[in-house]
Amino acid sequence: MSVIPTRPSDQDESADRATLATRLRALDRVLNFAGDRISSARLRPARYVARRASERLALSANHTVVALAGATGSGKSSLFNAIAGLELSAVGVRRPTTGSPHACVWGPEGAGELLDWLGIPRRHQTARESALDADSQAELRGLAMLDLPDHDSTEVAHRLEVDRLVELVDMLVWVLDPQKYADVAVHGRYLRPLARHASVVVVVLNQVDRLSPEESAQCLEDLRKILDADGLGEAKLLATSATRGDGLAELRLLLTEVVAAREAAAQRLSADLDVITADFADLTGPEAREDIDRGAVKRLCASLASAAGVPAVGEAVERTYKHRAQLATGWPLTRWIARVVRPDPLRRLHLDLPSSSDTPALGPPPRTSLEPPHAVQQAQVESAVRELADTATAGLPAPWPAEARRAALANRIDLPDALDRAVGTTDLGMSRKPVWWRLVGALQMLLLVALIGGAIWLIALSVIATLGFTAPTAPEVGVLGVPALLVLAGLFLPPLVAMIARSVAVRRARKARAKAEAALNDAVTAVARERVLAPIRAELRVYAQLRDALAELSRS
Ligand SMILES: Nc1nc2c(ncn2[C@@H]2O[C@H](COP(=O)(O)OP(=O)(O)OP(=O)(O)O)[C@@H](O)[C@H]2O)c(=O)[nH]1
Ligand SMILES: [Mg+2]
Repeated sequence: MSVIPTRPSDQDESADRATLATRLRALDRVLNFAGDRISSARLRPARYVARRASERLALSANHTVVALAGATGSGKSSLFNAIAGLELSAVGVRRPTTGSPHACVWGPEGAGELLDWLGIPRRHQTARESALDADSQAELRGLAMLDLPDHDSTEVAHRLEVDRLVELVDMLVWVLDPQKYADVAVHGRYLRPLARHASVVVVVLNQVDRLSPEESAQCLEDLRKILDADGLGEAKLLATSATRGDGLAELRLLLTEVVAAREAAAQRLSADLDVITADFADLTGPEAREDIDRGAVKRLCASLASAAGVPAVGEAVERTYKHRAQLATGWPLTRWIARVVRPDPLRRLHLDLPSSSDTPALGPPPRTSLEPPHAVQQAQVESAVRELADTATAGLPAPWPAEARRAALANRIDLPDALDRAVGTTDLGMSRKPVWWRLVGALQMLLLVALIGGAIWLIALSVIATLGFTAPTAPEVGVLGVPALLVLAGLFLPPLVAMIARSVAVRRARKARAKAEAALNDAVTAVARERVLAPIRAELRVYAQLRDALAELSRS
């Protein structure tokens, strides 16, 4: 047996507690991030550990709670009495004997709250202050030892009490006896699940006085193998006899060491956190990707653009450009016909808004008259959203791909409206008349004035001639007089000018369409970013934060 270690320095102890506190804060963060994403049944043990740990850490750090657990008749109460040196717990022949837990505290100051927290009835609490004169008892100062009921009881209440306290105590001494040490119930139900708690589990094979030395050695060897298979290879194993006294000194020494080290409480909580860490290990995988696949974003934007009617608006812009150019540059006398015969395509779609900077904000912009997306377009948008969520979370474990899809699709009901608003408020570049329209328009007016002027001039000359007066000679250019030239120019140039203007307008209209579609695509991309990409990114951030928190939680 090793010598009793010296009490750890306050510095070591506070370092241990600081690590534990850091891990507990990490657990809080894990619970926070996982809260809405993991079933509450799965989170329950972690929530319980978090609460239990903070409660235990707020209670006496000077006491170590050690519980004696085991089957009925294994000798828990007998060992409890032997260590206490008093007949505190009834030892009986009628099974089960111990119905509710008993406690004995060595150095009771500050232990009251701890025992209350453990739920030990006051009448079953004993303080060992008066007996601390004996050296062997003084060494146990700080020990709060519990004698538990039997875990294999016919009484359900006993089992529930054992299960409750096994979760709470700092250290467990499992008392087995030669008849039932390999019992499946104790190994399967209690010892195997405590594999990560090996540092705070001691197994005692009691009643070795019933065995020959050879049988005892054989039994211990067999039990060791079973414990190794349980994952408790590091757990200490002792042989004792409560009646004959074998191994009692060793058990007492072990308890003395544990109490002096004051580490069991932190080790137990640490082991609890290890279990939670292992439970949650499947929630994280590789690092979340920083950039979302551009191809998938492009495909999403393309399907959103088609659902938003961008091609239809682009076409309307092109037709409107040609239409308005014709109105501005056609022959003034026949312009009105075009206005009456063909309505303005953009105005028909309610897209003839001035650029957004010119309009004062007076509530939401009115809806456009674009067709709402039909079922096929809607389905294409949803599949592009899903594809994007899937590529963004590729390689991540459940529930992240499903969570990213859920987050990305959460806004799908509002998407058509958001897209319509985006399209309706985009400056399509059609609010100002191009300068060349004005110039050509002015030329057409000039030609009309020339036609009318020339005609009046000619009429005036012929009236004067008819009345027999000598008409003043009109200036001549070449063989024709200026009035006739003015009339000819006013008659034949306008269609020519209109034809040239039309061919220019056709090319310019295509450019205007491309520009408008680029602006519309930008607006659609902004909607995609806000309504689809942002929720996916937010989900990836939660994943990254949970991953960090789990990494911190696993740091022991
Ligand atoms: N021979 C022998 N008998 C023992 C030993 N330890 C306990 N006993 C006897 O075994 C019987 C049961 O002992 P308890 O200490 O009451 O056992 P327990 O584990 O507390 O049982 P429950 O309270 O019913 O869970 C008593 O008759 C004890 O005298 C031992 O080491 N050797
Ligand atoms: Mg008992």
